[in-house]
Amino acid sequence: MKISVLPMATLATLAALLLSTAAYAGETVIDQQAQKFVPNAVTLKAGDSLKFLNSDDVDHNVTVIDAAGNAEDHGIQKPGAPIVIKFDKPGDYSVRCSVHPRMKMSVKVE
Ligand SMILES: [Cu+2]
Repeated sequence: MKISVLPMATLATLAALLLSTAAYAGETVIDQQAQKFVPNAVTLKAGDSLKFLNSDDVDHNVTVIDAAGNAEDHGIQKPGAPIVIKFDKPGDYSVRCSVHPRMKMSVKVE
C-alpha cells in the first residue's frame, strides 16, 4: 500500500510544478496597427513570448535582431495571421518589419 502512495504524491508534485511553470511563462500581445508596433517597447522575463497580431490590411514581417546584430526573420505575415515568438535568452532586442523600415520596437528580456 505504502509503495503505491509514493508515486501518486510524486505525480501530484510534478503536475503542480508543470502548472506553475506554465502560469509563469507569459505571453504579451503586440499589435501591428497603422504600420506601427503597439506597444513599441516591452520588458519580458526569459521564456516569455510575444504574440504579434496584424490588424492592418497589408502584409507585415517580424524580424528579431539581437544585440550582436544577428537577425531572425519570421517571414511575411498576412493580415489576421498571428506569429508567436519565444524569447529564451536575456538581452536587448529590436524588432523590425522588413516591409516597412520605419516599423520598429524594442524588447528587453530579463
Ligand atoms: Cu510592416
